[in-house]
Amino acid sequence: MSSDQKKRIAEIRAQALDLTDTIKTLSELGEFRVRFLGRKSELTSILRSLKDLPEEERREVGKAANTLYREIEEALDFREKSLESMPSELTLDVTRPGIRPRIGAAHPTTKILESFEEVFTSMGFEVVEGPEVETDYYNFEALNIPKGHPARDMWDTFYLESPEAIQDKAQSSELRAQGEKERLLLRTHTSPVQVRVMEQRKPPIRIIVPGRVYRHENEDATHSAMFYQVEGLLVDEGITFAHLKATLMYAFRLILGEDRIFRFRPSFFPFTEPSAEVDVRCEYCEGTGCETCRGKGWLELLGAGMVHPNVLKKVGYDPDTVSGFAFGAGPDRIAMKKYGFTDIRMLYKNDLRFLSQFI
Ligand code: FA5
Repeated sequence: MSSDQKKRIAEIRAQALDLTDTIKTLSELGEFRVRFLGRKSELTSILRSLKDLPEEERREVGKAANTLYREIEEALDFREKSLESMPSELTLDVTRPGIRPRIGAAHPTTKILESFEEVFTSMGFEVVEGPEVETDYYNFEALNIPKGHPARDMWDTFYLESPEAIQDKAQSSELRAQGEKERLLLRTHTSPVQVRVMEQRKPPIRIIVPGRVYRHENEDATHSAMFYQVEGLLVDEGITFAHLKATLMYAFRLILGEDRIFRFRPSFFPFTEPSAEVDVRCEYCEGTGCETCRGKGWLELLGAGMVHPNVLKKVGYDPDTVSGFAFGAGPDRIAMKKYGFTDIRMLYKNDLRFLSQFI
């Protein structure tokens, strides 16, 4: 009897002490304590039956059982302390409340760009892209803005090469003129892609060009030095200003909302004739002027017009046979109007408190 019980105590000892290190949570530890030390545990029943043993065995078995009881208790207390001091993530406790994963959100400008693509591709336009580092030729000359033209002042340009460097490279005046055409800059608008596409294709052409543009601007609530534009170009036989107006109104009501009010204002761009700008009425003051629209009552969204015959000729088209319309819109400004925030710089500050609202 005695040796049986001693053997059993040794087995319980091996089992219990080996297992304490595998306990991973406090609730597991509680179950373990009940299993090995509880009222119904084998060790407790050995201790209870001691009184039935002869004196000598009782002492021997009792000592071994009590020692084991204390050992298990100590091992469990030790494990409990180490579990409590562990960082909670390392302790898999399925009863703890979960951590909600952060859900990403698309940037507000991205959302507007996506809606442009959706609306215009549904009308048969194709999405194309062009280089952000452009030449003087595509950004200005081919768009009917020759060197020295006052309209160049409309776009404060980041040049990547100084005029002196070009002069130094060129030996003759011919080479100098060529160098100036190829002078590299950061594109100030997406309009150069109009020329690049027309050079390579024949009408009919229906494209939109989303992309980043750069201007040496003083930044303020509605001006950023790097911002997005979406260019649109449609060239075919018999295209008129009515097509331009109908297309823009249809698209902008879908993008900004049926209830928004727009106006076409005569304007000037060297590469379109006639030219217009499209504004959306300020929803806060309904056109009377407030702080949000800086007293103007309206916010400019885009420039547009009928492609200038000089531009068509430059790419080898016959302006007597084909005509076209073009527009260049500012999706950052459109995002401001759609989502109702008043400072364009919020789009480029990477403040998650702002950006995570646009899910
Ligand atoms: C142009 O850039 C012309 N290329 C647009 C065009 C294309 C006209 C085709 C005719 C035919 P503009 O400089 O006005 O035009 O800019 C167009 C739009 O870009 C503006 O209406 C405005 O929405 C946006 N925009 C202009 N400057 C900034 C700026 N600094 N920050 C944010 N958005 C701007």
